[in-house]
Amino acid sequence: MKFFSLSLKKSILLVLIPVFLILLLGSACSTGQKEKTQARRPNIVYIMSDDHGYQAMSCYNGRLNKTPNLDRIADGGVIFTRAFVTNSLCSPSRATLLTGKFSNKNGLYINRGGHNDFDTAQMTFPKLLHRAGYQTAMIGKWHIKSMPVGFDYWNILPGQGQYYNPDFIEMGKRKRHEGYVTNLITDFALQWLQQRDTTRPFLLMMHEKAPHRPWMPDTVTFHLFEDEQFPVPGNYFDDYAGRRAAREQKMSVIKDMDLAYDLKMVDKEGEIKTRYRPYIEGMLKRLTPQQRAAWDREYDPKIRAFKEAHLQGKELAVWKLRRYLSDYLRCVASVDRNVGRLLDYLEKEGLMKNTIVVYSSDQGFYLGEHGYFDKRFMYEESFRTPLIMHYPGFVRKGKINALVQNIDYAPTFLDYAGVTVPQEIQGVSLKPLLQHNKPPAGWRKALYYHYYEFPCEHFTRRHYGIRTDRYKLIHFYYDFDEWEFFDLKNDPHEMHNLYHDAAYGRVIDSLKTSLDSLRRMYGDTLPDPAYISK
Ligand code: SGN
Ligand code: CA
Repeated sequence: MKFFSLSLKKSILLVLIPVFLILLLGSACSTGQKEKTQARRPNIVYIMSDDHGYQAMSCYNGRLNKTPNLDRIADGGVIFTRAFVTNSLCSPSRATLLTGKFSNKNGLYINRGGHNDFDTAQMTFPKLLHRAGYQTAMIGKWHIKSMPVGFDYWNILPGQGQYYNPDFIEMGKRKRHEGYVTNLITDFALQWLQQRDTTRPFLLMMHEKAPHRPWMPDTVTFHLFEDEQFPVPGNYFDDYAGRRAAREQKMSVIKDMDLAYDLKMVDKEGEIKTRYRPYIEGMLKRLTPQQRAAWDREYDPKIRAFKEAHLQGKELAVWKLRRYLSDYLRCVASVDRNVGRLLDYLEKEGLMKNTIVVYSSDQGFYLGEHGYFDKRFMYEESFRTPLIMHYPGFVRKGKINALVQNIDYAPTFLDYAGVTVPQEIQGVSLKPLLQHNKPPAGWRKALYYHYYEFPCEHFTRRHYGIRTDRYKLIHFYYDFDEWEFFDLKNDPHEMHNLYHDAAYGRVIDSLKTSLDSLRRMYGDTLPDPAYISK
């Protein structure tokens, strides 16, 4: 009996031990599997601001302002020093982000009323992530005529949206919310994150309205940049010699900025009469009495001082620039603070490790360079865009100088999520750049660009062009035909059009050949000029 029970125990043990080992191994494997799966299927938080130039981020240079929360992303991850867009305008950039394609392939070329429609039947990366089991949300500025598709949840601003007490369209239902737009967008993003299914990965697209024109700051930022003597860009008084399109625009801080609308000189006496004054008056009507009182406390003394000073010439020009910059940078400060709120949440919830956090803008912006505000041109300040990414353990730290473009975002997200990148996507995944110190062999040596919206508010001529590591060649076409060529190494601020300089003849010829091949590769042809007046 004793023997029997001993041998029974032994045999039970003999059976149980391997079973236990298998279970143990199995559970280890499944934990490993789970970790692997989790690592392969990270959450994605894509934050895009509107018109945020890299010059206004301390991780890029720190000349103008401090952005401690954006720097948290950059410091813990990568900062792209040469990230560019395909068509420096809002709606087209958004369509490119969604599809990974140029305007000529996704069909969205311009912003202007009614033309910023998007064929929602086409492939977009949020749709593909959604199909792959991701929870998807789009919150903030959308600026595409058709409503979002491919999202479990969306809550967007109609059109450009308002800074104060804005309306939002939540899953088709329009409602006004009290508060400042940048804070509200973050509130909605956090609310969505809190209610999500924690067993599945998510994609959150948080799209800011700020710092878009007319740069209406939150009252809590009014103490910032008071009387700040911002440095004036070396080419603020550009004479545009040799650059006709650059000269004939309507985006000059000195000539085109509206004293009332852009620079907030809405005097109670009504003496400052400007073309855009009724628009800012309309926007100010949205403010609550409390917000309005704070607004007046801030701007009334500035208006008084301005009226008494009778500034002229250069003094007036510099005053305009500084007035513009202080409101623009206050709007950026709100974005930065709110990105901080989102990062704090991700940290508190232990999500930072398994979340790709990206901060970018729909394009760059001029902060007085060439005397401009706005964007559209293929010159560096608006062609380039900020791009920083954080994904500890999977993304290296430091700078990436390779040429990248907003067609690359969609394939990058799909790649990290383990979803096959469709052939039709024109960009390439940034994963190899993000993981290794050197760009892989064969990485692109040139970028293509095409801007279409003309005639337009800022009178920027239609143009397309090519940028390599060192050179840029631009062709302005449509109502006139003019080429510009810059040697960025010797002329980083693009002041000298050397298109007619014989010394560069061979370089220009070879750039033209490359430009032709890029146009063929991306399937672009000059659009029918009738398109705009359609
Ligand atoms: C508005 C602005 C323009 C700006 C476009 C496009 N004018 O029309 O200054 O270029 O948006 O901006 S405003 O009087 O309405 O402020 S984009 O970011 O949406 O492309
Ligand atoms: Ca924009």
